[in-house]
Amino acid sequence: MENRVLEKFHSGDKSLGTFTHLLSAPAIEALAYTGLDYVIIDMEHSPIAAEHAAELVGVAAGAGLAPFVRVDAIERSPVLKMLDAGAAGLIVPGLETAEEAKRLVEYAKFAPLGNRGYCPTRDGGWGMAECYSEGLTGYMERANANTLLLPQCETASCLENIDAICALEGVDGIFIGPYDLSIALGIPGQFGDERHIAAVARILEACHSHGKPAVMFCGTVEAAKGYFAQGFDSVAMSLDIDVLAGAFRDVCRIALN
Ligand code: 3PY
Ligand code: MG
Repeated sequence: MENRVLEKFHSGDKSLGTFTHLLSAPAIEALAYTGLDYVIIDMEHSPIAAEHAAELVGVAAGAGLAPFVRVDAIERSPVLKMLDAGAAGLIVPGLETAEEAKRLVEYAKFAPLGNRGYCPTRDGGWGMAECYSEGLTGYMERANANTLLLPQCETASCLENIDAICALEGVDGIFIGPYDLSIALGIPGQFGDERHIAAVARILEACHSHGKPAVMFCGTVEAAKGYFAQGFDSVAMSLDIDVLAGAFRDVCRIALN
């Protein structure tokens, strides 16, 4: 149950991922050959439901990509189902308060940290994985340590409460949603605006002051390099469907002119 994104963070290395909106097993298998560390199966902004998402978690893990899932609600059901399916990380959109973050920890982490419900599932090889060599307690400890709970900071109140949220045991880091954050700040899409720059820097600082990884979403490779240079531990670059369509748009532009 190792987690290559977490291992990279602990060894000071950067990691790179992307969202999948193609929702295709072969597309995820192909992404595993690119050098990406993780793929995020997006239940928030794609029509994918739990059953299909769980299948793609298995595809990603089998192909060697860390399977992350962005769930679509701060609720027990999607959190538990995706962790049971073997998600190495959960990204949770729209968080507002430290109380909501505590609730997430209850759902996502086993006791004594939280109150995650137990069943032998794919996550622990249906009770037969090596992580059970020290019994159920050993599995619970490994699961707590190796599955990343990453609330998104993308609302004004989350920004306001970012230090308290980062301080919570069980919150493993923060995933910034720059678009929604910019909308919350009243400057839609204006990532160069000093208010957006200051908000991003504040979140990065809050994560690092608590020894936790900060993950940024962005749409271009230049922006990704900039965020790595700024100190971000991980960047989720675009959506697979956008990169594919952008590459074909360039092919058409060049080949037909
Ligand atoms: C945002 O930019 O709001 C996101 O959630 C990125 O996925
Ligand atoms: Mg968002």
